[in-house]
Amino acid sequence: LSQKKPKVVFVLGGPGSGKGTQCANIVEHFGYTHLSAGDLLRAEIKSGSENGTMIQNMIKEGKIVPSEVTIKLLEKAILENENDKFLIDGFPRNEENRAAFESVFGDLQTGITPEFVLYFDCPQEEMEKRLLSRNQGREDDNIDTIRKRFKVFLESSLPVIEYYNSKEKVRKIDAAKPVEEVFKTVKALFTPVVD
Ligand code: UP5
Ligand code: MG
Repeated sequence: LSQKKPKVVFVLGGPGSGKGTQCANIVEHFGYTHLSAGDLLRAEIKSGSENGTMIQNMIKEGKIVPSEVTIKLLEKAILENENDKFLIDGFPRNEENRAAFESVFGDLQTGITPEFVLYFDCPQEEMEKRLLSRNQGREDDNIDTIRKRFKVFLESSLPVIEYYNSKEKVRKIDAAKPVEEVFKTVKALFTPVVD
């Protein structure tokens, strides 16, 4: 990792705010590699790894998996990839995640700090509606787990967004609009300004 200093954008927002959907659009238009922390954790469950059962239980409860597990998966995915720009979707989700990212990737070691943080802001009713109609067989898309995910987002993840906001890194986006309209706003943030 010391030879490689990739550009990183964090993509944050509540459950169902559209992180994955918009990341797919960004990949297509701007050539980033999309790393969803949730997808990496779900792949880890499927692979039958020793942490699989623990991860599965935590996701079912909407709880945040210990940083060391998630960071290792992210680090591996970055190192295995030739690309030098990454969207990190759904991470960091709490202060512990953020501190761990900083100590592993942060200034002293390799100097990776996020270019900016995309924050998809969406009302809870809209996110709930989207998650309940997603139908992709996610074990956490049931009303009980969805409510737990919302609570964890408010209590643990919003403070991380506040932290980056205090550093003027946050680009807040109204994510309640239709996909294409949200992407118009997103696109402008990735398009370099030419005089
Ligand atoms: N949709 C999207 N945009 C829309 C729009 N503008 N208008 C109308 N519909 C829209 O979208 C959700 C649904 O809404 C889709 O059907 C989509 O078509 C539609 P999606 O793009 O999938 O939203 P996203 O924000 O990605 O929702 P997701 O459910 O993935 O968010 P979560 O943050 O809840 O899930 P994640 O996979 O990141 O994490 C899951 C769990 O893993 C966590 O709860 C936690 O237990 C664990 N985890 C960790 O422990 N640590 C981590 O670092 C990451 C995850
Ligand atoms: Mg997602």
